Amino acid sequence: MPTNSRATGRPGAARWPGGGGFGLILAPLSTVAPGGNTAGELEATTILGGVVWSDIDHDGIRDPGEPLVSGCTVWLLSSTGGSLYGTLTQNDGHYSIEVPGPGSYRLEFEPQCYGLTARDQGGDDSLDSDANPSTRQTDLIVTPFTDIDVTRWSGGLVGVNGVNPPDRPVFILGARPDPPPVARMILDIEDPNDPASVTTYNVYRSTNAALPPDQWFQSTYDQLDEDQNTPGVQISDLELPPVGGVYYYRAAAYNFLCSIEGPR
Ligand SMILES: [Ca+2]
Ligand SMILES: [Ca+2]
Ligand SMILES: [Ca+2]
Ligand SMILES: [Ca+2]
Repeated sequence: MPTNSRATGRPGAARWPGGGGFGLILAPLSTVAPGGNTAGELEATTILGGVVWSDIDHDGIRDPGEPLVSGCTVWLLSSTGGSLYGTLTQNDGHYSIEVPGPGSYRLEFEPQCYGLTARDQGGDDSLDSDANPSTRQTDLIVTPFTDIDVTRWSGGLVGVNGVNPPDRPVFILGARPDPPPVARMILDIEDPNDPASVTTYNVYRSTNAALPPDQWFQSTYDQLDEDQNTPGVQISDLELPPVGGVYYYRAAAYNFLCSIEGPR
């Protein structure tokens, strides 16, 4: 592994138990694929949807590497502004919401503690944000009733009051088992994010380093630095993986105030 591996990035590898010690390869930046499929089939109902993401560079466009945001509420509003019902974005940042019948509707994004970025930037409606930052609502959407329209209606989030979500990958410096009786795998982390943007960390594990990052098993959720009185970050895989395997780890900074995870 070249000495600049931290910059180029590879998944973190830990061999357990012992034998070769604990190797380290670092996690690459994830990329964000334009979301969802555009289905052309005829449907009796219309489904509206899109993506909620963190617009780190505030340009109004969903760029590769900008984190997708789960747990953001999206409301379907009637043409007069009444809330009909809401849904939440999933782990891949996508949501979809079924329109109940002919008419005109709006969508409203309700992120926990962030504002919305400028709308209709750039020329690609699958990569822009579509809500007015002041009202958090889209323009009136007149349903076509023959479409599944699940890629265009998106919301880009930006920090407010100087708070931003984590925007940089963290690095696994080493992995080591708890001394016997072993109960967990301890990961030492270097986190280049602004500390004000990070509350906790998530840990992911896989036996297959080539698996796409969103398919890795999440072994630890929303965990505080375990050694807050010392520099650096220590977090754990709280489940002991089965003995005899080779395991790869990724970790990501997280901001639980807004349910936004940084790149992993
Ligand atoms: Ca952007
Ligand atoms: Ca647009
Ligand atoms: Ca759009
Ligand atoms: Ca610490």
